[in-house]
Order: sequence, then C-alpha cells, then structure tokens
Amino acid sequence: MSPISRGFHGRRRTPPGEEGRVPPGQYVTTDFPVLSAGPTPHTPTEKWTFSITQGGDTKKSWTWDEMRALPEENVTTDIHCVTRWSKLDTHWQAVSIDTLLAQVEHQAGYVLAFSDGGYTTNLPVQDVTGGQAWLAYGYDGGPLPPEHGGPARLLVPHLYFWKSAKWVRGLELLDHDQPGFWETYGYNMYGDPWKEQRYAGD
Ligand SMILES: Nc1nc2c(c(=O)[nH]1)N[C@H]1C(S)=C(S)[C@@H](COP(=O)(O)O)O[C@H]1N2
Ligand SMILES: [Mo]
Repeated sequence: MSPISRGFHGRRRTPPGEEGRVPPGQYVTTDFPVLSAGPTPHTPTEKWTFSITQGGDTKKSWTWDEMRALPEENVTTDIHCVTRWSKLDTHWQAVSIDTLLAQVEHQAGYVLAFSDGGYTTNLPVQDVTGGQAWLAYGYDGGPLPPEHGGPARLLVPHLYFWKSAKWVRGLELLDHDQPGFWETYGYNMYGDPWKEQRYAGD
C-alpha cells in the first residue's frame, strides 16, 4: 500500500529538520490560505478604533493613530490552522496585547475578541498576555491585506489560528469563559494545536 495518502497530493513536505515545529495532524504550506466565515469588511483607518470593554462599557479606546504610536514589535512565528495547514516563519508588525491591557485596570480572567462583521472568539487573559498575543497591522513589511484581516487582526500563534480574529475591533473583558463564533459551532474552547484541541471534547 502506498504510504502517501491521497490528501497529501500537492501539499508541501515539512522541510527537513523542521518536523518538531509542526503540531500533530498538520502539514506545512508556503502559500497563505484565506479562511473567512463571511465577506471581507472594509473599515477605513480614519473610522477604526480598538476598544477594551467590560459589561458593555468602553474602558479604553485607541484611534488608529494612537494605536500606531505605541511601540511596534516585529514578530516571526509559525501559525497553525485547524483545517490542518501550518505556515512557518510568518513575519508580522504588531502591538503587543500586553501594551494595550497595561493601560486598563481589570481583574478579568477571559476576553472575547470582537470584529467587524460580527466574528468573535474567546481566550483566557493568560493567553493574550506575557508576550504571546498581538494586534497585528503589518504582514511581511507591508500593510496587512484586507482578506487576511486588515487593517488589523489579533495574532495568537500558540493557539489554532481561528483564535486570531481578523478585522478585530476590541476585547470584551469577562470573568467567565464565553464561547465565540466557532466555539458555539463545536470548536474547542481553548484550541491548543500541540494537544490537537480541534473540537469540543478533544
Ligand atoms: N473575523 C474573522 N476572523 C477570523 C476568521 C473569520 O472568519 N472571521 N477565520 C478564522 C480562521 S478559522 C482562521 S484559520 C484564520 C484565517 O486567517 P487567514 O485568512 O489570514 O489565513 O482567521 C481566523 N479569524
Ligand atoms: Mo481556521
């Protein structure tokens, strides 16, 4: 029997020596697939804000220019989509979520990221702090393309990529974990690619 399964036609092999970087059940791709549950919103940066909210109240909000005035970080990271592609060494320009949350007093345990178009996804505060999560507005040195979430998206590369909300406009602070868009449809509440937490119960 052929050891090559049908599903692997046209897919790139994991580069030699990089096997330890690829979580179980994932394959490496060099292109950048677009996965969007709906149409691509186009919010001009003049009208864009990023807000930290709690109980519906805005605790802090940044305009585009205010956000861009915050320290920029260059992030090189691997990303892993639950549909089984992984992309190694992606380059982003971004503001750390630590920088944003440092300007807000809170005791929340969870956040629900919310986006233009209505997409949401839930994350523990522990996973969006400690240098693990960013608000990304640049990709490979250029502006983040709209189909990949521009003007700005969340980047949480240690979790499956559905947690990296595109067109993100803010974080709602919560004291309890609350499922977002895909989580409501049976995706895992946490989504650790190294534990293959794809669906509820994994
Ligand atoms: N707003 C929004 N963010 C989203 C999605 C979406 O449909 N809408 N899809 C998620 C999923 S399932 C993945 S894999 C990645 C895909 O990002 P990409 O299209 O840049 O590859 O975005 C995530 N963020
Ligand atoms: Mo995905």
